[in-house]
Amino acid sequence: MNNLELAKIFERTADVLLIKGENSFRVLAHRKVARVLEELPQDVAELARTDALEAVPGIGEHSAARIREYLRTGTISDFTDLWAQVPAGVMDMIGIPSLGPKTAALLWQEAGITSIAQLKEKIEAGTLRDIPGLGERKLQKILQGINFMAASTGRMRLGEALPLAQELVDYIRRIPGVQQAAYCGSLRRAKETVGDIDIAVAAAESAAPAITKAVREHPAAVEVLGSGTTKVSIRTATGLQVDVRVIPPASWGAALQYFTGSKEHNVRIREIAVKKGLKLNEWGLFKNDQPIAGETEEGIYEALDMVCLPPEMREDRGEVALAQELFKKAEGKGPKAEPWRMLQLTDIRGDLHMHTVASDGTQTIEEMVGEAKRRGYQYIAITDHSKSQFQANGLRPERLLEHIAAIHAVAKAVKGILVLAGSEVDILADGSLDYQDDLLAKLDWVVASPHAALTQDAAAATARLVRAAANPYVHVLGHPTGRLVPNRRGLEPEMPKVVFAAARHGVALELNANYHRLDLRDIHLRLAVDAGVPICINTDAHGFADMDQMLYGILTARRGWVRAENVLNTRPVEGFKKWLQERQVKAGW
Ligand code: DGT
Ligand code: CA
Ligand code: CA
Ligand code: ZN
Repeated sequence: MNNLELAKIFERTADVLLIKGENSFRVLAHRKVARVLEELPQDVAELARTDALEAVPGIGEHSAARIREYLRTGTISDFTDLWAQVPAGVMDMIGIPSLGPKTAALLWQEAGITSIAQLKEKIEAGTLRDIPGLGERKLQKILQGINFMAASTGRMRLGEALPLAQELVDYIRRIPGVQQAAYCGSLRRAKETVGDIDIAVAAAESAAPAITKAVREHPAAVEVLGSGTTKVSIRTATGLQVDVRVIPPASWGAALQYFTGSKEHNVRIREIAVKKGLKLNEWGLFKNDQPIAGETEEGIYEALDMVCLPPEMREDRGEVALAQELFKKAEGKGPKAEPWRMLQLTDIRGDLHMHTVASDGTQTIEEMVGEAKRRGYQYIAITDHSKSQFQANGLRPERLLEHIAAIHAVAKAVKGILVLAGSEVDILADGSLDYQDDLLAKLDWVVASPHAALTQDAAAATARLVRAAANPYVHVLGHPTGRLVPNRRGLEPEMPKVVFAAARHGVALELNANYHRLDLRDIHLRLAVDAGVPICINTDAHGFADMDQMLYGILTARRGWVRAENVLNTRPVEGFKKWLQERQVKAGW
């Protein structure tokens, strides 16, 4: 897909404009286009075939013309000319934590620095004094940033950051004087990767020094990046930065709201406050400098005539309008009205994708079934790999038949849980499946997943998934893009076409909950929900512990505005069986 590449080009252009000191309106306009492109669920090339491109909000006539130029020629000549005016090394400096385009401009124009290496050398040699706005502390921060960059990859996956953050929050809650503590930022919004961990703590100011001290002394703090009376930043051994802020309890809700973000969401709701003649910041919501809300997050939203939606939805993707609409609907219905019931971990009734020792799992069928029962599930599907996955010990047809019999034997012996004999069947590069139809027909449950040939072009990827969805024996497309967070992009099909095919054939789409996958991703989930395609949230467990990953699936589902009724495996077992029957009728067998 061209979307992300184009987004990067516009983003870089915005940076160049800023470094060149162009007016902020132009800078913002380019950032806006970048953002719109990033979020676009369709391929921009597809939109450019008609004038649908010009109709996308946020993409003006000029930008559309440039996008068309890029699609035609692979470059945007205006931008290339512009970029040539700033040395590449100056652009590289923007990648240093705590160094933005403004500082890069300063270093370049005031000190003639044109590379990171040169910058490091000059700071270390102490020859970078006397630049206005660049004190010794700031320079040391930049130096740390350069060293950090050399040592780390930047962002951390959700499933790696969350347990660490939870541990820190629990630790902070035990410090005397702490009334509340929570992680905020991208982590609370459950983004698939986080840049850092932001923790808000409610406590009286007098308790703050003891709190910041305790944070500095936490065993995970290998480096203290900064420490003041109410704020402390540390770095963990894994290279993750943690920012902790102590807030007066009266501002708790306001701080939670502010530091949860996203920045774009915050900008949006601040506009609403301003229109009402109010002022909103991390300390509270104020009318003529008198606080009217701030203790709770709900209170802030309510005072702005909005319901408080889950943090995972706060990305400025239409949730602000939804929150206003739901508020209007709920008005007068009292505090019991629950205008948006978000999906919960406890809604899940089964896990429909997992492996055993028959392929590359670590537990037997009995053990996986026992564990699922222990977790209170009403049904599970055992889905070992198909024959093409020879490196994962995929099952050849004879072995699959034996495996089906073995699963059915366990299903019969174990009471209180429905056990389906399934398979995770490879979708081959051309969209055909790894087993013949007569063998597929013997399975209770078929997850069809792409594993190989993940670099094929968009058209081939689309045709591949659409064809797989048309197979009458397939129940769900497993991790449909095959992407890995953060570095493998996987297939980049035209998702609306894949979703449409799933809807037409009555096939479900998987949200693979493993935090290395989270596939489908948030914006694609929304397409599926809008098209009425059921989502199946599966852990793809290869052992007991993997079943815990369901949580990341739930959080990601919320980011895609998925609710319990949109998820196939929230159905009680009877409802799930009914879906299986309907699927069979619809497929005509
Ligand atoms: P990250 O850390 O890159 O994964 O993303 P965030 O969203 O956690 O961003 P971060 O850590 O820079 O800031 C935490 C939150 O603080 C952010 O989600 C919203 C709020 N915030 C930060 N800077 C601004 C700002 O300039 N304006 C507004 N309105 N909010 C901001
Ligand atoms: Ca953050
Ligand atoms: Ca932060
Ligand atoms: Zn699998």
